[in-house]
Amino acid sequence: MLGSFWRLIDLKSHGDHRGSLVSIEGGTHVDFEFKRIYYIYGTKEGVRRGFHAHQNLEQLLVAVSGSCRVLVDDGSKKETITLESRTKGLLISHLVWREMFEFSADCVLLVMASDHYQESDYIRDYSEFENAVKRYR
Ligand code: T46
Repeated sequence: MLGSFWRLIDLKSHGDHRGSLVSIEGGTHVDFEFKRIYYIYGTKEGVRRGFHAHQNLEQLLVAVSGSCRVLVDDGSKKETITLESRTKGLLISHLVWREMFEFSADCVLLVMASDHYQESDYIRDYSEFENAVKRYR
């Protein structure tokens, strides 16, 4: 179902009478350590975000509240994944074009990244992305 450059992973929820807790460990649930965490919220209706790939960055995305959809594209295969569960993480490796859309008003998209923020790691032009895929994959 999922391409080899992205996959959904199950996150265990530790629930008891008090409520629930989900823990995500770098190097355990994913094979990289987290150097940065950010979250996207308050995305306006009809807005589409992303429109880029990363040269090296790997990320894990979890909709910890609400839902959104993510288009992932490895240059030959595209897939749209709905994130709507706090116990599902979308792992996206490098050289994957992504667009996020259909954010619910209450969506909080938590992202754990393998590196610090570097604008130089972004590929924001689709034909540049296609060239990078041909060159490096
Ligand atoms: C990605 C998707 C899922 C920072 O200053 N530090 C950061 O760590 C990030 C991620 C962004 N920014 C600044 C740069 C822009 O001025 O925050 C602003 C919004 O970032 P951007 O337009 O890149 O946001 P999205 O939603 O298009 O993309 C983001 C990530 O940038 C990207 O790596 O994979 O979420």
